[in-house]
Formats: sequence, structure tokens, C-alpha cells
Amino acid sequence: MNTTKSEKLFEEAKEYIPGGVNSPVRAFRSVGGTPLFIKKGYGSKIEDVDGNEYVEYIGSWGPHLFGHNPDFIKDALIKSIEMGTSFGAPTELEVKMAKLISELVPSVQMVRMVNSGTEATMSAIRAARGYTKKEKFIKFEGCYHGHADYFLIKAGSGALTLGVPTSPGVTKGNAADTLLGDFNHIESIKKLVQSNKGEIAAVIIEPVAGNMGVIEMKKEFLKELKQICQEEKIVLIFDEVMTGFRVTSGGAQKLLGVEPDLTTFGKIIGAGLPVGAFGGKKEIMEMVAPSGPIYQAGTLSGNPLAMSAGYAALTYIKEHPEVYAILEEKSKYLEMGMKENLKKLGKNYALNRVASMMAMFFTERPVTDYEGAVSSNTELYGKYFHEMLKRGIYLAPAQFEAMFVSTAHTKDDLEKTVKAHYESIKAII
Ligand code: HOZ
Repeated sequence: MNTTKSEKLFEEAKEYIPGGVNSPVRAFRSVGGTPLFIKKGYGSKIEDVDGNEYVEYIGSWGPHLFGHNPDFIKDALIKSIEMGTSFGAPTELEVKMAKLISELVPSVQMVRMVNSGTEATMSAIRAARGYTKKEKFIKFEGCYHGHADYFLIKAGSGALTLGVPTSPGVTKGNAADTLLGDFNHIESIKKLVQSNKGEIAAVIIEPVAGNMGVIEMKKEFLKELKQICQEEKIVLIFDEVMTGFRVTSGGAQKLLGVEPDLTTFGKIIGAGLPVGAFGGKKEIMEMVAPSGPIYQAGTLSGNPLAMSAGYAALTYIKEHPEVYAILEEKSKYLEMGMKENLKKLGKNYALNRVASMMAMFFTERPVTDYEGAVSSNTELYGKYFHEMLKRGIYLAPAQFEAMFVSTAHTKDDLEKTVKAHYESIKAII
């Protein structure tokens, strides 16, 4: 068999880049085979260096709410690049961006732009610690908040996929300040709060878990969590890097009706450029430098290109509230089609969907928590992934990731996906 261009590139990449990739899940380790090297993206599709076209549901892991390279984002970027790429000085666009974020997400009274989701979550934890003068924080098993040391303890996403949820290189000291909660199980939080009385600065959670597949947070759990945080003077942080501006224009907090003290963003607010942000209550955010003593900085923070793309995306969302109804319709079509397929095939695999985020787990028990997610047969997911790929559908190359639907997915794309889903499951069971 002829070697493909992707295979050749991967061999070369492995010589110079650890594992041949710049972020682990991309390497196809958990599904096997060679990663596709992508040449371009347009709408709902990507094309690899060998000229194969795929309908895809990764959307750069979330940013592409409108599909690849929509004209209005491209135009904003072209206009911006004419003016220069970075100044390391304030711009008018940063002010407009901050105002727009706080208009769409009212719990965000002040916001600081950073360069990635990891930077956002790291900075939010620092702000919470500085504000409360306490050191420990609670994260949830299977939730992923980027790769800062103290988050890499029982983390989701690539860490869970590759079987290294607790990474070497994380010091005992760092690990000691991270307390582990059980997603959707409030008793675990009550116990932690009791045994670490007066020591917990923050609880950080993905209000819709998107890094152990997709799992919705129970409203009752969330309300109790907020109440505990208020009573114990713990800063409640919603990591909305994935859900922000995706599940509604106001993120998961609008969907679930509970406001956190701080929120982190990324992905859609950069429309595919490297970006992140953290924001929330004024009394906390005003403690961030230079208005306060909690240090946080960045050479490329508020970068004009990232701001132009992100501002164009958020402006579109504001001016076109119908975006979410369109996403809902498309996502529901997929969900229903897949459920119907499973029924026909006599399989009761768990299929979770929250707005335009979905995940199918190869387990027949309902997936409402970490235990449920890890009961999935990942080997079977690998086979499914390759069957779908053969049929022109590109999914996340790992079970513990989300499938993202965009407004660019056409009726044809969705029909093709449902058909491929039926044939793929049939082929592997
Ligand atoms: N950890 C990311 C998904 N949750 C994957 C990032 C990437 O490989 O680009």
C-alpha cells in the first residue's frame, strides 16, 4: 500500500515534536492509526494533505461555532492585520470586547483577556486564592481545566484518554492543595468542605462536563454547590472555556440559571485564534494587577488579531440570537437519528447532548458522572472512530471528548453522518 502524505509527515514530525503533535489527543493514540494532517477547513468540512474531505465535528475543539473560516471572521481578520499584529499597549477593541462579554454574560462585571484556556483557569484560581487568602481548591474528577500543575490531578481530556490523569512533574506540594470532588455528587463536596474547614479558596467546575465526553450538571447539585460556596466564602468558578457562547449566548450559567463568582472563557471568544479570558465579580477582579496586588500579565494578551476575530464572533451572536435555535435543530436531528439507529441495532449506548455538544459512550448504563463515563469501552470507540472516518466523518479521536455541531453543518452533512453512524455501529458490533 502506498504511504500517504499524512503518514510521511507524521514520521517526520515524530523526530522533532514529542509524539509528532503539539497537543496529545491529536496523535490518535487511543484510537490507533496515523493522525490526518490538515490542509484547510471550510464550513463544516476539512481537507487533509492527501486531498480527502471530511465532514467534521471537532471544530478545532470548540471555537468554530459557525464552521471553518466564515466570511465575517475572515474579513475582520484581514482588516485587522492591515493595522499591525501586536502592540503590547491598550487598544479600543479590548474595551469593546470586555463590554460585549459583560453584556452577554452579566455575572462578568470585569474581565481580563489572556491567551489560552489554561491561562484563564490558572489566573482565576490565583485570583480566588488572593481574594480569599486561602490556598486549597476543589476540582472534579474527569473535569479538565488545562495543563497547569495543580489541575493535572485526575484530569479529563487527553490526560484521561492517555491514562495519565495525574501527571508526572506535578509536585506533591501542588497536588496537596487540589481536592477532588465527585461530579454531580454533592455529598463529596460536603465532606471535603467539612474536613478542610476554612481552607478552601475555590471550587472550579465545568458546568457541562466536556472533557469526559459530555455530561450535564444536575440543577439540584449546582444549586447546593453554590449555596455551600456562599456559606463557606468559597469562590465558585465556572470553567466555560468550552460552554461559553456555545450552549447559549450567556453560556452554561444562563442555561442552568446559576451565576458563579468567576468565569473562564476561551475557544469561541477567539473564533479559532489563541485566546482566553477570566472575569466575574468586580470586588474580586479589582484585586488583579495593576488595580490590585494579584499579579497577572501577558505580552500577547488582548492581541488585536484575536480580539478582532472574537469580537466579530460575539457581535454576530448578539445580532443573531437565532443562531442557538439553528444549532439546536441540527444537533437534535443528529441526536434523534443516532438514537433511532441504536434502537434499530438493539444497542442502548448512552448518548448525551447539551445544546450543540454531544457524546456517545460505548456503555449501556446512563452516564451522569465520572464512573459512568469511564465505564465506556474505549476500544470499541476506536473502532467506531475509524469506521466513521472511512465514511468521511471526522470525530474526536478519543472517547472522552465532545462532538461539536456548527451552524455550517448542512442537512446533507447531518444525513450523511446519521447514515455513517448506523453503518459504523453495525460493522463493529
Ligand atoms: N484538550 C483538548 C480537548 N479537550 C485538545 C486540544 C487539541 O489537541 O487541540
